[in-house]
Amino acid sequence: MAVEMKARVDLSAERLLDLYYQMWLVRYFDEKVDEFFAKGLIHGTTHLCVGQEATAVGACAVLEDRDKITSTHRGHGHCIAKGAQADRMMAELFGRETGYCKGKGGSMHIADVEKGNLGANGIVGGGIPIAAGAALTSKMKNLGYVVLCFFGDGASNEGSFHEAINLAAIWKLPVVFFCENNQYGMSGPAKEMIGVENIADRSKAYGIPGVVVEGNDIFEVMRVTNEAVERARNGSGPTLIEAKTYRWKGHSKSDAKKYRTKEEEQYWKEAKDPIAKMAARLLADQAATGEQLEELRVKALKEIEAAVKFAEESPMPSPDTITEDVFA
Ligand SMILES: Cc1ncc(C[n+]2csc(CCOP(=O)(O)OP(=O)(O)O)c2C)c(N)n1
Ligand SMILES: [Mg+2]
Repeated sequence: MAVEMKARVDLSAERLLDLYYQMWLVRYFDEKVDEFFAKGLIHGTTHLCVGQEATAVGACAVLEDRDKITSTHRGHGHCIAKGAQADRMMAELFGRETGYCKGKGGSMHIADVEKGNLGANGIVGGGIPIAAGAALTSKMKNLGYVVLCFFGDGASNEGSFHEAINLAAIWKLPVVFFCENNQYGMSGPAKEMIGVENIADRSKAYGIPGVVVEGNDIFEVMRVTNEAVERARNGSGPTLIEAKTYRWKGHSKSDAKKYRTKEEEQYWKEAKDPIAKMAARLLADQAATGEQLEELRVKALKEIEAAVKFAEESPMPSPDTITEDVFA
């Protein structure tokens, strides 16, 4: 594989195929959520990350098991990429007892602390100070883990972003700020809402490196994230990464997408599909055959279908547990 990276990251053909498989898992998970939400079988709300698979999978691919992430309201991909089980995630969305929050949390409250996922977050920008705090713990207790903090372009306008990034910079905390710039915060175009050309340029205000990356190219995402993780781990402090990407679906459950054009959507789907891009690269580098890639796609679809079956067959939480595992 012609990817320049520190030896620590396993880029064997086997591993790359697993990452390709994970991208399909993420895509099919959210496609199924879309389908079952429309059928009225998933309640609350959901934010889908179809089209953004390379950021979730690529960034998590260069982390160690002990490293941690904080996620967002659009977090299913992050969760799967950090090692969560699709069946327990789907059960959570279906409100079942077997889900990650025993069916009481839903899409925006899934956490998987055992795997280092400190949780999704319904507060835009809410995960950023949590990431800085977890990184401070790592530093003060000398635990050696790095925190990768996912957030959106919209979140980069929140006070929490600026406060947390400043503290992380002056204290040289082991954190990587990873912005998924999917071009919109709800209906607000990032280019109208942000006064600098690149969100990564904001790093200058905090004295840390800022990097823009093609977010639909998993190899590029892995390369820049790996560098930032190394920096964080060796005590050099945070990096701000801005990955340019696009969400194929609407913001959340009902969105007529009047703020963008069909042509723009077509462009991102046809010319910049992250899964197709990875497939093309694997084939060009002869790291996989077309048959292998097709097998992995089908295997991922089956795994997600099994996750739906698990969710549908799981019991609803019993009413007498209603006051358990909740704060108030
Ligand atoms: C503090 C806060 N303000 C507003 C909202 C409503 N809200 C939910 S998602 C969203 C847009 C976030 O945009 P971005 O950070 O770019 O993430 P994306 O949805 O594009 O993934 C907003 C404004 C919220 N949940 N929390
Ligand atoms: Mg956005």
